[in-house]
Amino acid sequence: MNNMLEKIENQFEMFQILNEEGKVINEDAMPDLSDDDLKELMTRMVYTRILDQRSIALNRQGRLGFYAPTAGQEASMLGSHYAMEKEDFLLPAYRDIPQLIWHGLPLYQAFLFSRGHFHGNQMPEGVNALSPQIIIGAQITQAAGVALGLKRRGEKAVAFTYTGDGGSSQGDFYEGINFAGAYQAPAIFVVQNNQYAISVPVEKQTAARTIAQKAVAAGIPGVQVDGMDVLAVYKVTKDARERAVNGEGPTLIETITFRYGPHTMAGDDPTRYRTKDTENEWERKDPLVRFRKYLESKGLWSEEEENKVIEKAKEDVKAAIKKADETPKQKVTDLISIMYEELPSNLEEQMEEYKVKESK
Ligand SMILES: Cc1ncc(C[n+]2csc(CCOP(=O)(O)OP(=O)(O)O)c2C)c(N)n1
Repeated sequence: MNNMLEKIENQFEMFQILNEEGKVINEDAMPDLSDDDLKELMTRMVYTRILDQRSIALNRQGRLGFYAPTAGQEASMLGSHYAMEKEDFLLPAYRDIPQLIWHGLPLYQAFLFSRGHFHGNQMPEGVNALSPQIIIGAQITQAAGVALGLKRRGEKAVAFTYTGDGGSSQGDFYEGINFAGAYQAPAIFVVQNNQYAISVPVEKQTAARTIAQKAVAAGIPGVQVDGMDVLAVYKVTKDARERAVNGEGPTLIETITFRYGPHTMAGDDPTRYRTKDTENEWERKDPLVRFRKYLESKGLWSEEEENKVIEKAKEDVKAAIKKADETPKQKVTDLISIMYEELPSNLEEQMEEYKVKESK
């Protein structure tokens, strides 16, 4: 029996294309990306690193509300998202704001989401996404349902969802991947294993050596990938999407990554549960450093280009926060009216009450 488990677990080796020095170690697996694609991936990662820094600063100034830092996870988030098409449906968790933005949510709306303003949850026409899920694991079952819907409608599109290592301990996770497997629904489940669920290390979440191997019980393919290697993440996700649109069912992807910052800006102190050595070890794997080295070796990236992206990100943040500030404050009557098509009678009374209050 032990031997059987070992045999299974040994099949989930971490897939990598670029090593920590930015050298290609898996030439055969290189994805088919143009030079412009490669530069776009770097642009998105640099932009997102700056967006994270600015969001943290804005949060500290009291200008943003809920915020979950993203630095360290750029390759995992954006490499996987780059495999998505516009028609695909995104079901993100609270940390996955970068994918939402690159999928089409305007930045000022992401800031409004952070402030708890309902407009942050209103996806513009044509942006196929749900708002970020706060309930751990809930998006997994929802993604299975969305994927089945896409299949039933005969659409050539895929449901992408993201959760953390902690999310993979939830009942919803097993239900979702099992359901998607049973119906061969076009879903991609990305588990971003950033090593901790707030302060609980992944070893305490599960006895499984990998999260990818959990796919076996659902009868679906599972793959573990270096989440600090944007090319590797893109490649496995692109392959998974291809299978999904060809009617070959769902895939579970575990990205091995790390969040440099605290869990959220609401008072988490990572020094209480991880050492400086661990942090340094992960910073040596940094996805931007690695990919920058690779691009520079191909003559595709320079300090000048990077500075342009940094300036653009800063300008965009400034404009977006201004627009968020200018958005009318939400009213109680807004909340009531957007929640129901037909108001229940008890809310009709409250609606009238608040209309009066708000008119003063
Ligand atoms: C159902 C549920 N239980 C508990 C929480 C509180 N909670 C918020 S974040 C979190 C940890 C999640 O960790 P993980 O899934 O690894 O994602 P990460 O934050 O690391 O991206 C918990 C337990 C919640 N939001 N929902």
